[in-house]
Amino acid sequence: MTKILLLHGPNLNLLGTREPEVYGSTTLADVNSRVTAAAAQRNVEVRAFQSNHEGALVDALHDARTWADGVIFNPGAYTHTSIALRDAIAGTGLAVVEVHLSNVHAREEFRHKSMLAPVCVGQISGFGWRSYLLGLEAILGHLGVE
Ligand code: CA2
Repeated sequence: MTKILLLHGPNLNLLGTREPEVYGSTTLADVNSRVTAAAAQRNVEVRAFQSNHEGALVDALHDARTWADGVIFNPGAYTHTSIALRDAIAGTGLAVVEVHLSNVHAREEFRHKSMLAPVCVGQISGFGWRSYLLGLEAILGHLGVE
C-alpha cells in the first residue's frame, strides 16, 4: 500500500480560526480528513503531522524515510527561510510536493522565494484547502500510482 506523509508547518494549527480571508475557514482537521478520504479511495494511506518547530519537522522527514513513499508538505513560513528543511528533503531523497493555501507569488516579495522548491518535485500554491488535494494528485502521479 502506498503511504503518504501529510506534513504541516508552523501556525497551520490555527487554520480556520484566524485570517479566513487569506487562508479560508477550513480547519486543519478538515484538511487532514479530506485528504485522507480522497487517498483512501485510491487505497493510499495518509499519516498527518503538524509542528510549529523546525527541528520536529526535520525529524518527521527523517522518520518518513523509513515508511513513506512521498510527502505533501506545507512548510508555512519556513518555506522562505529554512536551509535545515531543504537539507532534510535533499538528504533523505524523499519525493516531496510543496503546497500552499495562498498564492505566495501574489503576496509580499519575501514569500516569493522558496528555499525548498528546488529540492521538491513541484509546488502548488493558491487554491486554498484544495491545494492539498492537488498535492495528493501530484505526488501520486509522480509515484506512478493510478
Ligand atoms: O499559504 C500558505 O499555505 C503558507 O504556507 C502559509 C504560511 C505563510 O507563512 C506562507 O508564506 C504561505 C502561514 C501559515 C499561517 O497559518 C495561519 C492560519 C490561520 C490563521 C493564522 C495563520
